[in-house]
Amino acid sequence: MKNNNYQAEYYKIKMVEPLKKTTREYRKNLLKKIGYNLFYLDSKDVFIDLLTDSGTSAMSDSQWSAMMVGDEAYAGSSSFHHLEDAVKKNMGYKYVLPTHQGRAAENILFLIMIKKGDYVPNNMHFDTTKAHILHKKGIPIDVVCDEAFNTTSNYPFKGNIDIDKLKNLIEDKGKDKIPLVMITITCNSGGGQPASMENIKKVRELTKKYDIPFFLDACRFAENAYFIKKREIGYENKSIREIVLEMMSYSDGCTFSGKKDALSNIGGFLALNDEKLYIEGATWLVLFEGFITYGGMSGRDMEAMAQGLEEVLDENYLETRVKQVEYLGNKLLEANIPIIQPIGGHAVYVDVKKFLSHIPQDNLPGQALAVELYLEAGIRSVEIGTVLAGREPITWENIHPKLELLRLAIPRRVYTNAHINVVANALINIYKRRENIKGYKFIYEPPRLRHFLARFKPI
Ligand code: PLI
Repeated sequence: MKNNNYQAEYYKIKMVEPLKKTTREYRKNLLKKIGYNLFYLDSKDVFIDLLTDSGTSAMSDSQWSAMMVGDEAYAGSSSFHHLEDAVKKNMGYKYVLPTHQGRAAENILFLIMIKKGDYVPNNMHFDTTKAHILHKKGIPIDVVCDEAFNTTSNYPFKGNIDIDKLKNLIEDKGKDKIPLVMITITCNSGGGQPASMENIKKVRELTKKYDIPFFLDACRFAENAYFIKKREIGYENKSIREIVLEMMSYSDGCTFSGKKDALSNIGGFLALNDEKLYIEGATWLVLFEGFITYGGMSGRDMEAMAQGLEEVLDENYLETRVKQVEYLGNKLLEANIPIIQPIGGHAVYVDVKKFLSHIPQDNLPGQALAVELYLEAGIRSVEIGTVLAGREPITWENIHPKLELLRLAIPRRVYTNAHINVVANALINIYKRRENIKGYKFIYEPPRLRHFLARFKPI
């Protein structure tokens, strides 16, 4: 049996939000009505919402009180300076362009860096990153290590870039075709897996050799630092703050969604060290987001994020955060449910190819499992598989991703372990009767981003 000791949280609950339980019959009818796409569910019909950890954190009393002093000035907002100071102090970057969320930071960065036909390598691009690169006529390339695709190996840093793959890509395409290299920490598309300090450092060395800028997609930077502390030799006695500063010091900047590790409900930024890039980015920021001292955020949002950037570096918080995700993962492993191992930082990812091995990818097994989990206990999760992957642009065949996953993302500071037990029990019940679960097919498939707007029916 796995060690599932769980340290009590270093906070208590001051404000609560009621949840409604629905009946199985109600959920069955509702699923039919919404075309079996859980994005169409109203949250009032969801008992436990594990759709995402993005923007769903519970804020602290300090964050709420910081919001009251938000400075809503159009120009020169003191709240912007609080955010800027937090980024400089905690991440070490020189310049901050505030955006309404992470994807807006990607938009600005790629606008100033990518030319048509350029290649942008990353361990694994997140969907919005990929889409923004394609939008600028660039070509996103995943160069994650091969261990990332072995769901049962316990390799501790499955978010690492394969340095040889990256080097070969640079040599093959030429450094002028690669405007930047990125690493996503933690690697969301690969199971919330961290990249090691050694790997980040090696990417820095390689990119420096070829004079290519290196950026982090840093949404879950603190969770990545926590894993480095726990898993990488030489970091066990360093503080999270020290580890974060070292990680960031190897990069030229980062795109950042404040909706994850900054414990905020909205917001993001592009952080940079290069003044010329900052000045160029600022002009696009004004066009797409807003003036340089608020970008896409209100003053109060910037205050909440500045405070969140402090709280997330508290090692006690991080310990209980990551351990809660592990608690769920271990319960599933005890019941022999196949999940990505090691357990990720923000989510447990069920290996659907193994869970529903009788359903071919064209019959959308990840979607089938997501629907079944909602039906079983009112739990919303998200498919990260064939539906999300979309179609080949020329043949229009379904893309069959190597990993067919169901993600159970755990919002920060929101659910208790009693909720987590409900999730584990529901999945265990489903696992026992998995042979009876059938696949799905599209009845409406939009031409793009089908994950969000498609409608399905059971086969
Ligand atoms: O949702 P945004 O625009 O604030 O951030 C986009 C984004 C960029 N990178 C990574 C690694 C993400 O995970 C990410 C957003 N993630 C979402 C919405 C999620 O559910 O995982």
